[in-house]
Amino acid sequence: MGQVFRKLLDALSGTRDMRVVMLGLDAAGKTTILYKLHIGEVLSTVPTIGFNVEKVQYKNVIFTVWDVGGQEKLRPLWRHYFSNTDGLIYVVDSLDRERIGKAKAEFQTIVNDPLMLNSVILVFANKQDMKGAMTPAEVCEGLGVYDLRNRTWHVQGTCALKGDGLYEGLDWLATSLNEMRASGVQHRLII
Ligand code: G3D
Ligand code: MG
Repeated sequence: MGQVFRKLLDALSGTRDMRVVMLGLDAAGKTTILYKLHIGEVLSTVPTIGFNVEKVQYKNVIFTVWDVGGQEKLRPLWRHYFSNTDGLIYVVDSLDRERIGKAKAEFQTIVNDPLMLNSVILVFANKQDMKGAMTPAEVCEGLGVYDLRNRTWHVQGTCALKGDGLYEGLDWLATSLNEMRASGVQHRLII
């Protein structure tokens, strides 16, 4: 898994940094995924602005990960990390039907942030191994993904514990980022 994924990242690592953020409510499976990918050493820090950020870098592809849905007042601070984001991975606990509304509210706020408008969106409908889990289509429905306009997105069912679906999703992400780069999409900073 790690090796195959690194090959993918090799294809991605070009002339400039590629930035990927992986977000989702707590317990969705983000940290599990980050370690499963074996990209490199995961650094976990609490920046002075006060929330826990996990970061891992392979060549010039940088992944940052944090929990969303916590304190409201922290939200504006994330934008520092949104800047120049190429790819968003949004992880959902597919078993957590109770919080799908909350997951949606956070997802919609993030994807509609002006700094995120150029990023491609990969949704991981995680915990597919669990009986009673929402299907990837149900997760998409729950997040309001089908209502997105002019966005490049993909949903992938995953089981982070076993690694199922992670490679397929990231293969899509790498292909999409390469296409984006080839088409010369530049990030606009809208203030
Ligand atoms: P987070 O980083 O998004 O907060 P974690 O989430 O990666 O810490 O995962 C939260 C819990 O969900 C962990 O369980 C983890 O093992 C479990 N988990 C993650 N992915 C899957 C999955 O695909 N299937 C199942 N069944 N469980 C998963 P613990 O018990 O350690 O809290
Ligand atoms: Mg975590």
